[in-house]
Parts: sequence; C-alpha cells; structure tokens
Amino acid sequence: MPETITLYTAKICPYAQRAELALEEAKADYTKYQIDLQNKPEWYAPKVNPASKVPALAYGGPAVPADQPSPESVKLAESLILVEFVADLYPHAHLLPSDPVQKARARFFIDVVSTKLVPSWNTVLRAGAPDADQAFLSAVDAVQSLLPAQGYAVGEYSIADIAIAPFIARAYVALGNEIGAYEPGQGKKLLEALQQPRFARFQKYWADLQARPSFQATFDKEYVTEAFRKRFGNKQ
Ligand SMILES: N[C@@H](CCC(=O)N[C@@H](CS)C(=O)NCC(=O)O)C(=O)O
Repeated sequence: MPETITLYTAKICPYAQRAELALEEAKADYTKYQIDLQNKPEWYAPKVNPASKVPALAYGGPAVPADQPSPESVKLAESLILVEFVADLYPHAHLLPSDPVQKARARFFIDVVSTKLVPSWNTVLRAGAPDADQAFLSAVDAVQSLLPAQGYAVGEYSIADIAIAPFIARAYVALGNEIGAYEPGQGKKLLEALQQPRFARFQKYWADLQARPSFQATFDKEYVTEAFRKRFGNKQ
C-alpha cells in the first residue's frame, strides 16, 4: 500500500500535468498543492525541491500540511521520473507496459517528445525563429510516424501518452489564441496546417488523449488560456 503523497504542481505547467495525469490514472489518493510560480513560497526550494521547479512530490513521512513539508518524507522531482515512480507504485494501472518491447517503444516515444516536440514547441511559443513552424510540424510528423494504426502511442494508454498530452494541449491553447513568439495570424495558420489530411492520425490521437477522464480532471483550459496570455501573449 503506497504511503502518503503530496504533489506540488501548477496548472500552467505541462511538466506538472504529467505527474497529475499519472496519479489520476492510478486513482491514487494524494494531496495536490498549487505553487504560484510567480511568487513561490520561501519554504519550497529548501524543503521540497532545490531546483525550485514543479512538479515535485513528497512521499511518506508523517501526516503534515502540504505547506509544512516534513524532512522525513522522500522528495522527488522531474516529471518523467515522477511518472515512472507512480507507474511503479501502482502497477495495476499498467502505465508502464510489462512487455519489454512495448516498454522500450514507450520510452523511445518519450525520447522523441523530449528531443523534438518539446524543444520545437518552446521555440514557437517563447523564442521565434524563421523556420519555427516547420520544425514544429516536422516534430508532429515524427510523433505521428510512431503511432500504431489505432489506440495510444504504444496501443494501450501508457507513460508515453502522459508525456505528450500536456504539451499538445498547451500548443492548441496558444495557437488558437495567437499566443506565442510569432506574428499575429501565424497561430491560426499553424493550426490549419495541423488540420491537413496528412495529420489525420495525429488528430485522432489527440482526440483520444482529450477524451481520457484523467486529462479532463487535470487540464483547466480557461485557467491555462489566461495564464498563457499573461505570460507569453504578444506584446504588440
Ligand atoms: N525538467 C523538468 C522541468 C520542470 C519545469 O521547467 N517546470 C517549470 C514550470 S513549467 C518551473 O517550475 N519553473 C520554475 C519557475 O518558473 O520558477 C521536469 O520535467 O519536471
């Protein structure tokens, strides 16, 4: 029986949503504590995560309020590590495929998300570059090429789907609202590009990810839209 779990999270953060998705999928009993990233509590870095980032998780130790973390609980960080930790704690949720080939495929898919999709999306959102749109579309293409004919990233829902869903969700919010480091109008153009028939399999995959109750329980679209507008909105 797993010990007490407190997740330090923030609704805006795609990495934090990964940890939430894993806990929801596992139907874990846990406490969620929102960290205001613009005004972090002074105890957060010294007592929970020295990197001062979300997500972080406190595991075990005595029952204490989330804002008074105990030195006796284990503190863990890094979204993908937390997702695998939750998968290990709750094997009945089958988040980590038991078949070695499927497990390797799930991890390979995550590698493509980490090395292609996330960096290219961050360039569209934060930095801008002449070929940013094309790089993002080619990352989506790379993801799509790994998808089986139907189902999730490796068939059954897994850590691979948890790794990607929060980033696709925020990409749609940002592009649909013209939020990002690009000229106004480019967001809609990129969305239209994603609607092309060549991305039909990706579109179906995204629909399947959104339909998941765990996704609905962990993605506050209105909140993320407003938070993104404030943080990454076009200044012109
Ligand atoms: N590699 C980390 C990245 C986590 C991360 O960058 N979180 C951001 C929010 S999305 C954060 O907490 N940044 C610290 C800050 O904003 O001060 C992970 O996968 O968990």
